[in-house]
Amino acid sequence: MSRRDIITLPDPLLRQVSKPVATVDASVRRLWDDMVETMYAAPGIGLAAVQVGEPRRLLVIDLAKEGEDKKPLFVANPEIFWESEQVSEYEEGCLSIPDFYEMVSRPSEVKLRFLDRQGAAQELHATGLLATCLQHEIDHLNGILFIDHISRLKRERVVKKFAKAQKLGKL
Ligand code: GNR
Ligand code: NI
Repeated sequence: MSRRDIITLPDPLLRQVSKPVATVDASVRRLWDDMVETMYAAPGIGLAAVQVGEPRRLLVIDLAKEGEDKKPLFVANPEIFWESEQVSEYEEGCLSIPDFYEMVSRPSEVKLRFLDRQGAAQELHATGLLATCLQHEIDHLNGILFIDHISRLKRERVVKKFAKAQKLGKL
């Protein structure tokens, strides 16, 4: 397993739509392993493959708290087929937009289909932080960032800040 660099705003790869994986093979499992190592090191609770420069429809999530046993969830080709009418708000952050946090409203619960680590089809009814995190990661697979769900003023402000930081060579 090796740790990968995480791309950040304004890298245009973050706006690319990721491609489905044809099969869950050794290369997919190797990438997932690199992703969990990268996520734990960051630290973060979720990571999409595109954030390590691989635009494939793969993500990992681990909501285990510090001191608890790690329990990574490996997801390939997720499809949300139901979302609740009810929404909930969480303060979100993103490893690709470091040190910026804002409240985001999303459906409180979602149901999805995906392929697991063995390539088997799974269904999952997610609630709470898991539902929020899955929607955040699936957005990444579609080139969408959490700042797309906040006010235009706040979004333009943070986009400008990162554009300027890049121009100045990240200071
Ligand atoms: O580590 C992360 N925390 C987080 C908090 C609230 C909602 C979503 C997230 S995901 C984020 C890691 C990340 O950027 N995943 O793409
Ligand atoms: Ni993110």
